[in-house]
Amino acid sequence: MSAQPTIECVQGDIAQQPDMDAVVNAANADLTIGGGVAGALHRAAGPGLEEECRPMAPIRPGQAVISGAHNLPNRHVIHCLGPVYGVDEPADELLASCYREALRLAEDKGLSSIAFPSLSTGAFGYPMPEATRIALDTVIQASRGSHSLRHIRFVLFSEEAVRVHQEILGSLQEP
Ligand code: AR6
Repeated sequence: MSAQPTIECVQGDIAQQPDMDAVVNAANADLTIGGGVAGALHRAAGPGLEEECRPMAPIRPGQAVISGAHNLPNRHVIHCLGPVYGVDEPADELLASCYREALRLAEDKGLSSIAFPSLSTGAFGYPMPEATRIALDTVIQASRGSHSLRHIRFVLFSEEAVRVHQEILGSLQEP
């Protein structure tokens, strides 16, 4: 049986989502610790995460790879390299590709839940409203007819980011 998974947007820390099978990392090309989301996930996972990732690096913008979760309370981490806004082009396509590839990897592993941060909207400078529209539109389309995924969560740092996500999600889900 396949159905549209539930999509929700919450305020929180991507490193503290114990009920999710996978969490998505806003990675750098070398899959090293970095700041923001990558810093939070690598710190919580411990040094084994960087070690496991080393042979998979470097990755290209739009690409995703999957690893174990080490000391994180999840089964897997899916690492996506989002586009640097104004540098990696076409930015919208590369950002959409991150979300599609992450969902494909989660499906391949038969996972039922996945939590995303807002890829590229921190150090990589993608304006939040544009990035949010691409993220939600891509996830809605790509998860339609999903076999294993039941629950997709966007974990946002700020109240403003939650508001933007909820408003755009509402407009995209209108019949
Ligand atoms: N949980 C949820 N969201 C967060 C968290 C967190 N713990 N921390 C930050 N955010 P960023 P990028 C938000 O910079 O733009 C890294 O150094 C943040 O407010 O983590 O894809 C890597 O090593 C923003 O809205 O990712 C790369 O070099 C969003 O998550 C580079 O930064 C993404 O911010 C990746 O840049």
